[in-house]
Amino acid sequence: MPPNIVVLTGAGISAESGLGTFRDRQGEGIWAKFDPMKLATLEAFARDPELVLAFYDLRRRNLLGAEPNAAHFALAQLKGALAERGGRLTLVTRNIDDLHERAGSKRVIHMHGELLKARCSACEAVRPWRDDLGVSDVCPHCGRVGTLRPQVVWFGETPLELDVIDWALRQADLFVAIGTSGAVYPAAGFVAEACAYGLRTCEINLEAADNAQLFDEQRLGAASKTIPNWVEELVGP
Ligand code: BJW
Repeated sequence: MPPNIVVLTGAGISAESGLGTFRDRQGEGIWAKFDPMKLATLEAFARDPELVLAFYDLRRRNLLGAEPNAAHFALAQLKGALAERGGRLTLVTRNIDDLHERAGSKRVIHMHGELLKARCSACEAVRPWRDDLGVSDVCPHCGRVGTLRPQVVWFGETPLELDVIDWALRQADLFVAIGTSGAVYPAAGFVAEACAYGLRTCEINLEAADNAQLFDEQRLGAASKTIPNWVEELVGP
């Protein structure tokens, strides 16, 4: 029986594409330089929208200059290869970048939203957005001024598509977490959910995550090497 796999990716998979991680043991992640409570909460946005929008403008510009790496391409290949064999890959990411899509993955579950989209706080319309976002921009849907925000999930907000992720975990045989520190919930709790549903679990990471002891298997190394190797083991070259 071909496997049914749920993969969760975090900032580590995009690190070699030049997008920073949030936390690392060397203290060089984004949240070591910037206070998340001043940049990634609804309260911070209400207090100082220019500051929050400038932070996301900078990250959007970085993203537009970045390219997917071998790990993103390998997961896109895995998705296709499993589908051909009657298996399934559900690809869930906590990342707000679009590097999985640019590597060829379709139907990626972005549980923390997408940087290249904006949402209107008034009418809730979500639109593609590649430019800087300003406090006087007009919502293309309802025409209101100053209501647009990045379509990302901040601390204290509810992540997206949790019901779809739970359904996928209940159907799967294997849960794999790639390049994520296990520090932020509810995603950090997926491995415990997977164990409760009887799945095998595997962590693929540069350094062991905070919740590493919950995984059946661990592979340590840079994603651009470990992921293509793992995919080749599963479906061949
Ligand atoms: C490599 C590599 C290479 C490096 N190859 N690997 C107390 C106070 C307030 C809140 C809470 C609290 N206690 C709990 C909470 C809840 C809170 C939370 O978990 N806080 C913790 C900090 C304690 N969570 C929330 O608020 C969430 N919402 C919520 O809980 O709603 C309630 C609810 C729950 C369930 C059902 C219904 C309702 C929302 C969380 C939103 C997180 N938002 C961010 C920002 C998104 C937008 C943006 O990007 O700006 O999401 S924070 C940031 O962290 C981002 C990430 O998705 C998230 C996780 O980071 P990730 O991906 O794990 O990255 P890192 O940097 O932590 O780790 C990188 C890893 O890569 C490391 O392991 C490296 O080893 C590895 N690596 N190079 C392979 N080359």
